[in-house]
Amino acid sequence: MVSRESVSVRAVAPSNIALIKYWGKSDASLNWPANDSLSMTLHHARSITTARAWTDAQSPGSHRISFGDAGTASRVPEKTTRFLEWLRAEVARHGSATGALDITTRNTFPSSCGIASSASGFAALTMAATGAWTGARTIADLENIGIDRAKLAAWARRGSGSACRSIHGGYVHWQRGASPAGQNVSSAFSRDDWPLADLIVLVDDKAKHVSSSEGHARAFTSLLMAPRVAALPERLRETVRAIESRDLERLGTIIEGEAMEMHSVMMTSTPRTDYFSEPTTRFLAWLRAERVAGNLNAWFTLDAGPNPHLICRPEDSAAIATRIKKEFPAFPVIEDHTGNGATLEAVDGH
Ligand code: 2P0
Repeated sequence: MVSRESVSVRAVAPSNIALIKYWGKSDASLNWPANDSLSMTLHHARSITTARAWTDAQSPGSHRISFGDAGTASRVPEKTTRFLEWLRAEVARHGSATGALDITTRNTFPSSCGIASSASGFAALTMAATGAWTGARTIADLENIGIDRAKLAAWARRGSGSACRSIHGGYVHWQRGASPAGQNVSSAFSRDDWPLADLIVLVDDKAKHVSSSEGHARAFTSLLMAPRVAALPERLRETVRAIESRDLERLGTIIEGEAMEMHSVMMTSTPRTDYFSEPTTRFLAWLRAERVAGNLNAWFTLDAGPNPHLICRPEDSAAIATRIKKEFPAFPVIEDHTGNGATLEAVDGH
């Protein structure tokens, strides 16, 4: 029997860096967060995922994935297979969604380096799988069958929470809502409203030892979590005001406090969870001293890892990167900036 294969589609999804963090879930099975978060979509750090559907191969176990263009295809991991089968049922409401998927994926950045690979990875996988199953070649094609970015974000969220923010561009607000179904993800500001640079400083390239999912599960064991959740709505409003007024010092002060607070929750969770490493502390002390001395205008945030993201004006980015490389020659610096949302296109001759 000859297999029939669908059109091959390529999704490109950017990573994102949270300015107000998602840490702690009210419902882990639905990835319903304890609080709203707000992120900046990145440009260079992205996942590129191609998918096509084999229409006579129905078994979920038949999904194949290869990492990198020259990678060997292997079975899709179990957790991802469960996500794909859940996604297939959702997509099927908009038409048919048959066949096992043949997937190729790669990241433009090293994994476990302080850039959320699950965010861009699940966003790209959601879009590529949806495109392959529906035959849609572009996001406009998806919209024509009732699948808009809001729906794609809601679907990607089930794969990994932060993935919902990578569907959109600019500054993205993930609203928790009053119930899991009341969540909403949208772009609050476009890239062009206020493009900023993000210098990612790789102070430690070792893989993190506690997964994000495990870290989320520990969050509410910290006594700091309840007051944090109570105070976050006002901090989020203040962040929006800082972006509206393009006030970098105000924004920077908020995001540094926010990142330190999230890491304080981590460090006071049971079991204690340390994502900081010694070079992180050393680097942040240097940054603060340089800024206080008036030598550099950059403010840090951190993900669930040791590598600082420095937010600064695009016109200052190259000079700040040069200063970092001079002071810390062993730390690679990835220079990124605010980007647009995920895209979908057909691939010829796959
Ligand atoms: C964020 N992080 O807002 C926060 C800040 C890490 C620190 O979202 O369990 O990989 O897949 O929903 O999205 C990392 O958590 O967790 C994360 P799951 P995810 O970006």
